[in-house]
Amino acid sequence: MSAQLTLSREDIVRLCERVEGAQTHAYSIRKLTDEYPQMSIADGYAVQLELLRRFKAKGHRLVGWKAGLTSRAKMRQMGVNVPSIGFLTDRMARPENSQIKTSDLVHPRVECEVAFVLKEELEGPNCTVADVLAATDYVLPAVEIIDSRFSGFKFDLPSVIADNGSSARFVGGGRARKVDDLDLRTLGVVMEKNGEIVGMGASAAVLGHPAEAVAMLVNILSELGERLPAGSFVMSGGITEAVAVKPGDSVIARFQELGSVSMRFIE
Ligand code: 0L1
Ligand code: MG
Repeated sequence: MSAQLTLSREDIVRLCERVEGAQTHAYSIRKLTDEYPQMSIADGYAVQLELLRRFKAKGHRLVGWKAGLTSRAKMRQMGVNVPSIGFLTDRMARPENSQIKTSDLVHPRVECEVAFVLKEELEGPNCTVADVLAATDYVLPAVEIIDSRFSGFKFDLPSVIADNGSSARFVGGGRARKVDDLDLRTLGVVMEKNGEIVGMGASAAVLGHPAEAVAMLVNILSELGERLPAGSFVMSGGITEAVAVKPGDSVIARFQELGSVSMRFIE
């Protein structure tokens, strides 16, 4: 971790309650560093892990993790220069072709990602692309619905990490494919909203190779004392910029070789 903890246990719990309230009741808050300007990335992860602990205590099941801010387009869009990770639970998963409610979200945005499902555990440090590919059962196309709880999507890295990397919902779909059958760097993606193309890119936009983002995620997890068990669902990061959605919008993400994922947003 790039910096040490500066927050006390009481501050971590207090900030976690603030983020949890905003996530649960869909309201926006100011970035946490407005009150704690010295907050470090390590502090952000301490708040995120406290949030995970509380969700698990309420019966939410951890199903995987996501890498975030892994493309130049996303980093530029959000004004940060280091990737991040966040956790995924069963409560965030939505089926393909489903209607996704927006009334329990603040200001949702969608992004296309390659998802990995593991057949073997992965543990850092020093996890590599080769380790990730060897441990992967299959990949599939996914759409992440992110929803920063910070007003106007304005935040910095410690704040967004504490907010679980803006994680909100995710949809996996299309065709599951073995990694040996694909060139994971060159997969083209087109995202359409209401029949219009709103984003396109190639999977190499994610740190040069989506498995690189998964290796990065495993190495961050190791610094947090965690690992990825077999069966984990891992999203490797948005290939293009995230696009805002509102009730009535239909989104379809078309992935070369992997098929498509679609959903509709309702009130
Ligand atoms: O998955 C992501 O890349 C989201 C990271 C958090 C930044 C954002 O809210 O866009
Ligand atoms: Mg994402």
